Amino acid sequence: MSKMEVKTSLLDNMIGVGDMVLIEPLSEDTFIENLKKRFDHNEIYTYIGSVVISMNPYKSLPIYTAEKVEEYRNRNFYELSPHIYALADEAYRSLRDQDKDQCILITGESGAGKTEASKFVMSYVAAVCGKGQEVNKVKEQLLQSNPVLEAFGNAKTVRNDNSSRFGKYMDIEFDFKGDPLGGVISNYLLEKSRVVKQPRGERNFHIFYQLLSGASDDTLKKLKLDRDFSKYNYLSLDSATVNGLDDAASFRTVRNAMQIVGFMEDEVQSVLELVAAVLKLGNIEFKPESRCNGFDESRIKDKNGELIVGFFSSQRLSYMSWQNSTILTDNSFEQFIINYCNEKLQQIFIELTLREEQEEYIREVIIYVADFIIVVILNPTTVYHNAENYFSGLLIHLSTILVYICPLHVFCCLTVYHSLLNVVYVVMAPPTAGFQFRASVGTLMKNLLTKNPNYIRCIKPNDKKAAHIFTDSLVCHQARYLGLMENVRVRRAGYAFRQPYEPCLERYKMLCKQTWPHWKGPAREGVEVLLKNLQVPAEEFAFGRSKIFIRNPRMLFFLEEKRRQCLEDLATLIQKIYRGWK
Ligand code: AOV
Repeated sequence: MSKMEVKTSLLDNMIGVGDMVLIEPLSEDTFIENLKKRFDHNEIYTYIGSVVISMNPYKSLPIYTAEKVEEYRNRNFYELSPHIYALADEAYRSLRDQDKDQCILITGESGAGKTEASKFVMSYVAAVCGKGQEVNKVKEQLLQSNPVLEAFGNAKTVRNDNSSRFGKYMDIEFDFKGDPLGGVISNYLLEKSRVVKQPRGERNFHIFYQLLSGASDDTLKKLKLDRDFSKYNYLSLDSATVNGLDDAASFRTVRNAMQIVGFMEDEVQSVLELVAAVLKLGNIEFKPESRCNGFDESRIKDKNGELIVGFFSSQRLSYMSWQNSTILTDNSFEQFIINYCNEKLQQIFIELTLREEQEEYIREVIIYVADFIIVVILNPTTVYHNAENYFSGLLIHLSTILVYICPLHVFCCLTVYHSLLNVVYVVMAPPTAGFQFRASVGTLMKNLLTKNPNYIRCIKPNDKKAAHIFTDSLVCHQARYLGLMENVRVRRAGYAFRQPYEPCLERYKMLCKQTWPHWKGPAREGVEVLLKNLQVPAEEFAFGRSKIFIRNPRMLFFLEEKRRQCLEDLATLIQKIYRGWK
């Protein structure tokens, strides 16, 4: 069979190829087509080399069972079909066996599946690491931290019914045996403004609804709360209940989780009291009072209990709440910072992908001249006009990626040209918040750079939160934004495919008499003999220290097709012998 035919038959494979580097020919269309084919067959994971692309299926798939965990446990990354468990296993084993700190970077837009992915990774690691009473307790605490964090930090938004309104960094420490010792969770930029105001169609943080729906009558009485959401200004009414979310059941889960995580009963009570207090604060209304001593005054409408007089005009108070609503409808400082953080992560992704690629060639003593390498070069700020002072000051420090800033209005709006999108921001917050955040992102990035990175790139198939719908344009936009095509090109620029010698020999040894059924020498020599025997041109391969590098994906297809033919011939032969016997 010619190479061309081999290529076509593999591309026609019903479920598409598992590693994007093997797509022939490579274009944005074939890339998206491959994702779609796989998505239609519930194959939501696809590799780009060691990077895992994860498509949100918006339905539960039977691929996270205990059997699946066993299947992926202690297996080589490329041995089985792509799965988030393969990445989790690889990261965990490198940590345990080679003592290399790992980080797993999960990126993607809101609703793409990052939170779920992080939970699958954590539960996989919890399932495969050590057992024993103490270790199990730590594991339970780590896993149960999720419902607590989600209750207080997640909310229903237009884009995601369970949207995390903060950035999360979880650090899990393991001992030399690979047993978890504990963890530290850092969060970034909780969207506090959501407490007082939510955009149309969105909710406040889950905990408010959970408490009112799930607490016993007795608890609510003690907290002086009413079960009816409509009694509270902070709980938007147009979307108070969410399909598929059982707030009452979640409340029980959260209470239980708080206990496992280590909250004492009186601490849980204090937290609930705080939640109740926030709800009641939202119901305080102010009314303007006549001028007194030259000051505008506002007073609480319904006086009850102690009264504290503050010298603000009600106009000022309503201005503040107007500003809040502006923050939420326009792109705010918070959004700017989130985008900045995402861009930083994207930059790290590009840097590390290239570095990793170069390091692997060096490690394996492969000399290579890349045919081409396309990298999105994100320049430091080149031009900026008289943007509002603090913003431009901030940007001078922040900008390794931002390329152009221009003020939109006289003082409080500006457009920042991010790597792919131009976004208009509204200035709000005090500069210190920005600088603080810059410092914490800086520390985070430094920290990430000291670890071995693993990547999960999450993609959302549609805007409807629905299963079975794949919107090409939306997926294409995300693939571009995440720089996935560049990633494939970098990977294919040198040697597209690589595999340790042992599994390579094991898979193809049937294609050569000298290596079949057993090769006695080192696996590397076996692979050399095999390829020579198949008359594969020498320039198509490079022999690394532990891996064989294949330059062009076509060669892999060629080997695969040979193997398939060989298996077919073998089956026919066995049938003949069997008939002969009969
Ligand atoms: P996100 O973390 O990326 O958004 P989530 O992980 O919350 O997105 O995913 C959104 C929703 O998609 C989840 O609540 C699930 O219903 C569904 N989902 C995601 N991944 C899977 C999966 N592998 N299998 C089944 N359903 C899934 V945000 O937190 O808004 O940026 O801040």
